[in-house]
Amino acid sequence: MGRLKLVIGNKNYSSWSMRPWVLLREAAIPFEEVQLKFDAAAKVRGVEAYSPTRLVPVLMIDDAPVWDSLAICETVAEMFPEKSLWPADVRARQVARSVCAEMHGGFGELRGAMPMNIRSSHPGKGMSPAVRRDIDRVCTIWQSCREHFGGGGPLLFGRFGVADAFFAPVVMRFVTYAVDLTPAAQAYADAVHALSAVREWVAAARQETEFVAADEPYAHKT
Ligand SMILES: N[C@@H](CCC(=O)N[C@@H](CS)C(=O)NCC(=O)O)C(=O)O
Repeated sequence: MGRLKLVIGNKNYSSWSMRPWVLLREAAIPFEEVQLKFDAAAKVRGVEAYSPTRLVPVLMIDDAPVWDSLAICETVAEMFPEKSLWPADVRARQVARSVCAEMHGGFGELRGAMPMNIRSSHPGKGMSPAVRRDIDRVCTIWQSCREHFGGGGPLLFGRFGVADAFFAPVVMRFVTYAVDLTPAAQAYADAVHALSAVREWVAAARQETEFVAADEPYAHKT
């Protein structure tokens, strides 16, 4: 088994970095963390030493990079089958992969208008009909997974897995922008917020002081 080194960006802002970090930490998989910081334009200083895409996150396995949060989470799940990071049931696993892929490639309105900014509070900012449609789709995914596959615990497929790591940054956005959720969606968001890895990430994000202008469309406007 290779040594794992996860290269991430600022914990306050880097939603893509949060996914594999939360996955590894919540699954109690040991890894070394390398944090690189964004400049004002949200470019990552020093990332070229690790990532062929110059983006974070990137997982170094010994010295070999795996880039992109989805590929990293798939690789981690494959390396540690005993952690059951995908559901055991075939249909549940198909749906888990589908919702991760949907989250990975979609929700552009939500991402653009409500960037992750854990230490800030911007209630009501960023909302529009298109953003509301994205939020409603997220709520439908959460409710449907919980109803059909969530019997074994409070998370999307019962116990913690890749899908929860994928939606953790969305939960953070809903907190920052004080988004109204259905009771079922709020209960799931609360369960994600209560994960020890999420609490650890949030505590570290709140300590960060860098201001990344490109990720702060609502600064000075509250
Ligand atoms: N699809 C990629 C997206 C990675 C990404 O866009 N990362 C951002 C930070 S959250 C980044 O590295 N930005 C630096 C830049 O655009 O130069 C993934 O899932 O890992």
